[in-house]
This record gives sequence, C-alpha cells and structure tokens, in this order.
Amino acid sequence: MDSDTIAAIATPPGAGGIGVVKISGPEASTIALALFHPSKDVSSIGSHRFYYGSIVDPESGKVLDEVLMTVMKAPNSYTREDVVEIQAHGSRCGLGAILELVLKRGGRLAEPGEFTKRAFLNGRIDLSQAEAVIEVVNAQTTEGLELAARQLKGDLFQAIQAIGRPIETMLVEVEAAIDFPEEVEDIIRPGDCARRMRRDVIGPLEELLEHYDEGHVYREGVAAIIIGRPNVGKSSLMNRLLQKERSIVTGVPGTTRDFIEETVNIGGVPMRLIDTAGVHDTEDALEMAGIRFTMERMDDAGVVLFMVDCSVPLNDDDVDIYNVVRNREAILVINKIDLGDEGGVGGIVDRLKGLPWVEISALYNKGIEELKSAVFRVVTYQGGFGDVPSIVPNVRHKVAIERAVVASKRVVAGLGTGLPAELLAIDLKEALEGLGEIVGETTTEDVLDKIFKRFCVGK
Ligand SMILES: Nc1nc2c(ncn2[C@@H]2O[C@H](COP(=O)(O)OP(=O)(O)OP(=O)(O)O)[C@@H](O)[C@H]2O)c(=O)[nH]1
Ligand SMILES: [Mg+2]
Repeated sequence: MDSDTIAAIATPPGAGGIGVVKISGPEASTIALALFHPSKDVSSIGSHRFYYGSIVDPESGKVLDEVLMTVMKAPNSYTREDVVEIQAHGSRCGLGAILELVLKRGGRLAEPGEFTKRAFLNGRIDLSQAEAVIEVVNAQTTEGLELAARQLKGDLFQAIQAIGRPIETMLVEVEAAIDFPEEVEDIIRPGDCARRMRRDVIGPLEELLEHYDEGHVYREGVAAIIIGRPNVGKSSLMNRLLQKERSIVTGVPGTTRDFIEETVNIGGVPMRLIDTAGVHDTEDALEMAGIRFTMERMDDAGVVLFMVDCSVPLNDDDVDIYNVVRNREAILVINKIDLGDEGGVGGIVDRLKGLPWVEISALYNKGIEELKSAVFRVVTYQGGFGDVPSIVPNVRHKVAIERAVVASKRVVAGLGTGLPAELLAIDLKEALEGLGEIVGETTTEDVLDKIFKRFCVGK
C-alpha cells in the first residue's frame, strides 16, 4: 500500500456552484482536521457524515471558505484508504487555496488517475472496473455510459473469473498428472478435457469477441472522414451534422485547408467527424500537404463519407478519389440535389458503383437523416443499441481474450495429439495470463501506467 497522502481538486476547471478537494491516505483526516473548523462543537468526527464548517489557514487564521466535509474511514472508501472530501465553493482560486494548505501540511499532489489506481492496487476494484471509471467520466453518449456502467459494476470481471475457473481446475489436474505420471490416464481424460475447454472456455471467450464487434463503437466511438473534391459541400455537411457553424463555408474552392474535427452523437455512437481539404490535382504546396494528410487520416477512419456535387459533371478528381475509397467502408454522398436533376444522380451512381449512396442537400437540410442512418448501419453492423450484448470488452480486453483463445485452442489440439502434461500446463498458464491481463492480475507496469495516465487529475 502507498504510504503517502495524495490530494487533488476533483471537480473540473472553471467556476462552479461547488467544487471538491479530495484527499486520500494515512494522513488524510489529520491534515483535513487541522484546517477544518466545525460550525458547532463536535466531540469527534464520525465516518461517512457531513460536517458543516469552514476552512481556516492555521498560520494566518484567515477563513478561506465555508465548506461541507466528509471523512470516509478505511477501508470503506473509494481507495480503501482514509479519504476526505471537502466540498467548497467552486472557484478555481478558492479550491486552489485549500489544496495548497493540504499540500503544505504533508499532502502530495495526486497524479492523473492515482485515486483509482489505489482503489485497484488495494483490491477494491479490478483493472476492468478501473478502466470503466475513465469511461464513465468521459462518456459522450448515454449508450456508451450504460456499457461502461455495467463494466464498472464488475460484469466483465465476473465473466472473466467464471471463464478462468475451469482453466484453473484443468491446470490442477494437469499438474497432478505431472506429479504422478503413472496415473496420468486416470487423471486426464483427453476427450472430456477437450470438451470442457471448448464449452466452458473457448465458447464463452469467442462470444465475448463477438460482443466486441457488436458493441465497441458505442464505447470507443468511430471516426467519419468527409472527403471529396473542392467545393462539393463537405464543410456544409459537417456544419449540418453538428448543427452549428463550425467549418467555414464559401463558394471559393479550396476553402478548408486543415482538419476540422468535432464529435457528434449518431444513434448513440460517439462519432468524430473530420472535415478535410478538398482533394484534387494541384501544384499548390499548401494544398498538397492538406491532401496528403487527408489520405493518411482516411486510414484511421471507421467510415468515409465520399462526397460529390451532382450539379456539375464528375471529373477526374472524383474518379481518383473513388478509386481510393471504393474498397473501404465508404458511403457515396451525392450533394446539391436541389440543383441537380434526377438523371444526373443516376449517372453518378452508375459511374461510382458499388458503394451505398445517399442523396442530400446540405444547404437545404434534405436527406440528412437518411445519411445518418446509412452511417449508423455501416459502423454498427446490426440493428441498434437494443441488440448490443450486456458485456462489451474494449480493444485492450479483446487482444487479451484473443491471446487466451489461441492458447486454449492449443490445449485442445494438444489433448488430441497426446501432448505431454508439461506442455499442456504451459498453454493453460498462457490462457490464464491472457485473462489475467484483463482484470489486472498479470498486467505489466507499463500497461498499467498507460491506462491510468488517461484519467484526469482528481479521479
Ligand atoms: N445549392 C447548394 N449549394 C450548396 C450545397 N451544399 C453546399 N453548397 C454550397 O457550395 C459551396 C461550397 O460549400 P463548402 O461546404 O464550403 O464546400 P467544401 O467541399 O467544404 O469546399 P472546400 O473546403 O473548398 O473543399 C458553398 O457556396 C455552399 O453554400 C447544397 O446542398 N446545395
Ligand atoms: Mg470546406
């Protein structure tokens, strides 16, 4: 257990009705009580109760703020250490002054995620629950929040524990076979063991991998990149989808020179929309740089919105872009239908075939709902959030699950070919390690650091 006491402002920057300074560690209550003057005499401060009073600088005797203070005694606290929360008024300056006093009396400024890291290291939550905390804090859609909240409750943790148990049982058997080689036939029945591995381990793990495919976009979001030649209406569409004037729109081709990025909620999926510089054959160095970036960014995008203008004939630039996007997850967005004729649209679809397409008028707000549905269908592969399974692993879990599946399949194959028990044990341990990465039992220090760095300070 860490022996120092950490402190941070737990509420976001900016002014708020209230703000919270949080302290955790062995000295938390000693430090807080040295600063807190209760409004009326209390003989002792009880755990998990609110006390009304003020924070006073012990050196100058100056009152800093009127506060509510709660002491949560270990182990019944967020970190399982003594935790104190001071609810003050929410000015950055006032909270900063309180934090300063806490640090002066021996507290140390908490690193990002350090409170949650302590909760994990002290065994109150597993790593998947700690990750869920960041997601709950950062959730951008109610759907994403729901999935994170289930993980926070421990649903994934329990599922992984349940899958780990039969592997552990089998490992015990295999190790017994190693110790008593003459009884190996009585201990390991290969057919039965293989069946159990498939039914209790590989099956459920593969199911979790399917759940990842079905639900991860709700938690991790997806990038949608709008590309097309200059002046087709990319920035107009961006603004329309965001319902605000975010990108500059003009009739001059080459208006957008850089990426404009903003997140929008499409059917519960947090979608990072990226408006880009028009792609065309040019000698202009600035434009060429923009175009090169666009092509690079396209590789990271979950879906490409390839936009053309139906009021003018297609040209080589459109066809060049088509040839780049045709084998990707892309939607052909035919814009300016208020100006074009229906024959024009037909001709475009004939020439740029193979992509799902939608006709819109970004200017007159036509076809935008249809476009959103088309995008939603491309990124979610299926019906809607109602069909998403309750446990959805994240990409880190997915990699670990795959590791466990590969090892478990090696066990099944080894049972079939009569692999020595020593080698079966290695694969079984490998499978357990994969699962251990998810819950944080076998996770390396590096990975832990990376995970907790994603937190904000004060969580
Ligand atoms: N009639 C009509 N005009 C449109 C529509 N969408 C965009 N425009 C106009 O087309 C012009 C170019 O629009 P932008 O949104 O700036 O196009 P862009 O693709 O971002 O252009 P660049 O940034 O230069 O590549 C502007 O004058 C828009 O008002 C539409 O649906 N109908
Ligand atoms: Mg633009």
